[in-house]
Amino acid sequence: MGGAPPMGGPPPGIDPQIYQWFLSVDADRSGRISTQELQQALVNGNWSHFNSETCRLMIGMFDKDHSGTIELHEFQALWNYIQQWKGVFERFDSNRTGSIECGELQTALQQMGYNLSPQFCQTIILKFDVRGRRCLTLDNFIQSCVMLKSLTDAFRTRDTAGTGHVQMSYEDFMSLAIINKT
Ligand SMILES: [Ca+2]
Ligand SMILES: [Ca+2]
Repeated sequence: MGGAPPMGGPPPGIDPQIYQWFLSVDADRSGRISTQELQQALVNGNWSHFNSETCRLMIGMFDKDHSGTIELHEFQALWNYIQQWKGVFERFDSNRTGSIECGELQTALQQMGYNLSPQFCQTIILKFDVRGRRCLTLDNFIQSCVMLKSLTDAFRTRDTAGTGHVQMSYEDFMSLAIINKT
C-alpha cells in the first residue's frame, strides 16, 4: 500500500481516537499544534482557557524534534500527560469545586512525597493563581507541580546526604532559578 492514508483515517500506528483529538486541536489544519491552539483546546474546571505559560511548558516537554510545535507523532504522549494530570487534579479536588484550594494542595503535595509547610502551600497559590481566586485551576496546578518537581530534583542532586540542607554558590543558585523559570 503506502502513500497517503485514506481520507479521514489515521496514519498507520496512530490510535484513531488520538488522531481525532489531534485534528480537533489543530484548528488551522497545519499538521502542527502551536501554543495558541493548545491553549484554545484546553479548559479548566471553570471553563477558562489554559494559561499560555503552561501550554508552552508542556509543548517544550514533548516537542522531541524541537520544531516548536507538536506534530501527530508527539501528540499522544502530550495528551496522555494532560489526562494523567487531570486525573490527579480531580482526585485531590475533594470538594469538587473545579479548583484546588490550600488544604487540598497541602494533601496533594504530601501524598506526592513533598515535605512542605501550609505556609509554603499559600505561597504557591499566591504565586501561581494569576486570577486572584486563592486557588489553583488545572493549568496552574500542573505548572506549579512541574516547577516543584524540577526544583526538588535539582536540590536532591546537591543534597547527597539527604539532610534537607545544601550549600551552594551564588552562580549555582542563579542557574537553578533560571533553568526552573516557568
Ligand atoms: Ca515538534
Ligand atoms: Ca476544590
